[in-house]
Amino acid sequence: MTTPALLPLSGRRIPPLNLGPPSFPHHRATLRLSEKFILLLILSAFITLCFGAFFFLPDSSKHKRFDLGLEDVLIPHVDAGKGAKNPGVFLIHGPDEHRHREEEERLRNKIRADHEKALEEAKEKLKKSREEIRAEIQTEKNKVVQEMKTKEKKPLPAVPIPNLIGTHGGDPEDNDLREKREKIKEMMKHAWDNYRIYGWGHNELRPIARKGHSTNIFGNSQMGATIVDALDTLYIMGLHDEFRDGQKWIENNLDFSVNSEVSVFEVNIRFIGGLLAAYYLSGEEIFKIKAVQLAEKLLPAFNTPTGIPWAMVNLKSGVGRNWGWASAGSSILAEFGTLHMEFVHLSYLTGNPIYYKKVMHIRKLLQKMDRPNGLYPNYLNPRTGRWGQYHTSVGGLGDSFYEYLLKAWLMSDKTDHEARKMYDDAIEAIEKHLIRKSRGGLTFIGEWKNGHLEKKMGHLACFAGGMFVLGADGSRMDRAGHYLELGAEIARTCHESYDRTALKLGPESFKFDGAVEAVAVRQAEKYYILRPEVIETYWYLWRFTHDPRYREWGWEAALAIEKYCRVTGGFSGVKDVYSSTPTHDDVQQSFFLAETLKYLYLLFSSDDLLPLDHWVFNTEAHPLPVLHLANTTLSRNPAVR
Ligand code: DMJ
Repeated sequence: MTTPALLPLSGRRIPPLNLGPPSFPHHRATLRLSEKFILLLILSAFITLCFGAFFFLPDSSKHKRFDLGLEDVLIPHVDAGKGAKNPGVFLIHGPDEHRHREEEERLRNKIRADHEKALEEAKEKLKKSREEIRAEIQTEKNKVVQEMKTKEKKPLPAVPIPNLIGTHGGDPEDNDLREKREKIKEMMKHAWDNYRIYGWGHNELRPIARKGHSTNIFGNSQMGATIVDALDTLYIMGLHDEFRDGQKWIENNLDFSVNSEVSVFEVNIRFIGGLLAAYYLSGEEIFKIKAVQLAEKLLPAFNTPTGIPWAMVNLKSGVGRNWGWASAGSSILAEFGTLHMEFVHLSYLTGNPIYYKKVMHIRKLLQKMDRPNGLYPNYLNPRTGRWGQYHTSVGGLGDSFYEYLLKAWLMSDKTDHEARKMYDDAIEAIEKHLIRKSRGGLTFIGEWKNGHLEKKMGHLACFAGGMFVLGADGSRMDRAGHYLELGAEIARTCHESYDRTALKLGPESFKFDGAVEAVAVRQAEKYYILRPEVIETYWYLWRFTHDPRYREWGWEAALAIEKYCRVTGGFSGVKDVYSSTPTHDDVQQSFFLAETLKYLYLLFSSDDLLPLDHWVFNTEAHPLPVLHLANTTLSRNPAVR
């Protein structure tokens, strides 16, 4: 038994008493309880005696101080709060030895009385039955849990909430659209309900095995990634009972003090992004509080020689490291470059500039670096501050870094000109070195590897169609028309990558090589894991052009998902989109609920639902409001108290 077992007497903390399950033999539990309380008694008596002895037995070192000739007696030190409360702390001051003796006597009596009282209380306790003691301990525990909850619920400082327009509605104009939108909502219900039944609290769902699932990005934790990722989609679809269920789980179970090594990027975009969006949409304080708690746990990842964060961090120990597969121990551009939106919101909501400073530091560092051909390589070593392998892509490893430059500008109400300039410079270099037209006239974005253009485009890179149209307004030399066109060309290419398969679902990546156009060649690239990027691009194109083809293409994709990915226990990815008899991978990704279904729902809604001049979607499709921060800086935001 350790000292914490003493704590019930003080009523301050939960003792780690394990009473054992009810099936334990009766005598064993009784014996353990008695043992604990007897030890408790002995220890409390012992501590009390030591306490008295320490302060009141003659102390030669104290008496030596009399020899200083300044004073010849001890009086309580009264000028420090701590000394005043602690009668054991004395300083040499006055000549009144008699007064000192009286004080000493008074304290001795008090200690004696306290000691006797403690013994009496302990005796009383031992007279109680096992059940009564158990009930008392349970009451203590409940009290502490309640205290912790109250502490957690303590509101953060109030800040003006940005303009929250279009959080509901979006009812489309005609019946056909209404039916399509309802169908997407039904798909969401199917995905959610099955996760609710078979995977609740796990990060993701195995819809065929009908059990929980997780991957290394979430460490070994059960953090309910699907719940957090899905909340805002549930909310905008009007699935309020489901939303409340998720909220309850978060309130009671979402705990970040776990010994688990998670991906900083994934946790940021899915959890912090998801919680912040849920907060803004619903106004429920708990989401903001959880987002801030989690953000604090991510901060140690920035403790590197350069301030470029590690890819992974252990939420408990704060120890960070990088992926073993990353070039030369590097951090990844799309990971450390995709924190800005969430971190700016965190600083805005808490009044704490630390988050803002961390991401601005990354930006400043990147600005200073040489860029081969104006391109940002995907790898940067956080120890040396040097680029790793010269590999640039707008797909995996690079993608959302570019997206967040543009969105930092949009989210700042178009006042963050530095971000806009970095975005413009970057996409100019990308257009020059990475974007090409195939022989068949399809525009694609290749990958730059050590001075060579690989004519391969990833499904992930298809998001760029939406990014180009989103950034068209405000582009340099008023090239808005050009970027609208470029976005439309990318959308068309990505649609082709879907259309040229047996399932009408796109492969993970596709080639442009001689006669091969927009088709995956290697078996390992033929899978579809319920990814959103192509549908995301259709939706942006729809919002900016209202060309009906984007709704048609979106509907084609929705039908294909329904036909080939839906199983009784949810939705699953498929291993080969070129095979008409698909094999399932048995994973329902959390981004399917966060992004794929949300973008489909928005595609069949009217534009007044989450209008783009008020909301900016993070890379996991979590909408965050535009912050009107003109005439203010986040490190000294006057709006914050
Ligand atoms: C999502 O988690 C995010 O969109 C991220 O930026 C990259 N892709 C996945 C879904 O494909």
